[in-house]
Amino acid sequence: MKQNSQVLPSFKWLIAIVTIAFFALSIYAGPSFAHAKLVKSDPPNRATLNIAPKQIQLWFNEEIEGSFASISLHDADGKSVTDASPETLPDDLKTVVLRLPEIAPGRYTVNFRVLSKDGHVVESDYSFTLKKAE
Ligand SMILES: [Cu+2]
Repeated sequence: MKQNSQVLPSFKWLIAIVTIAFFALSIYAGPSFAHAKLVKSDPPNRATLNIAPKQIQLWFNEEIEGSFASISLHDADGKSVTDASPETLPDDLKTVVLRLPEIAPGRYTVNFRVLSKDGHVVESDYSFTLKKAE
């Protein structure tokens, strides 16, 4: 009986240590702590514009591997607007810019894919609308 009551507490300690270790590890390796995240875009998500944008600019919360970044702009028919590659700004490694040709009024989707410094790929899309000139 005495042995039993000694074994039980140490087993509880083991569970507690494993649980703490698990949470510490999941925080350390957790995606939300490690990935680059889009914090701002121009044009903004769901914006309705009166003037055609000259470029798409994306800002992230941390530096990205600029040479691996890709941004594409598609019109409502899914047609790509430009073959140009996004450019990085030497003084701000958290942002990428895609220069645009003249675009017609309509709804557009921005697709982007960037590589975080930690090696993870971050991929998403958003849309905006360019109004017809009145
Ligand atoms: Cu990551």
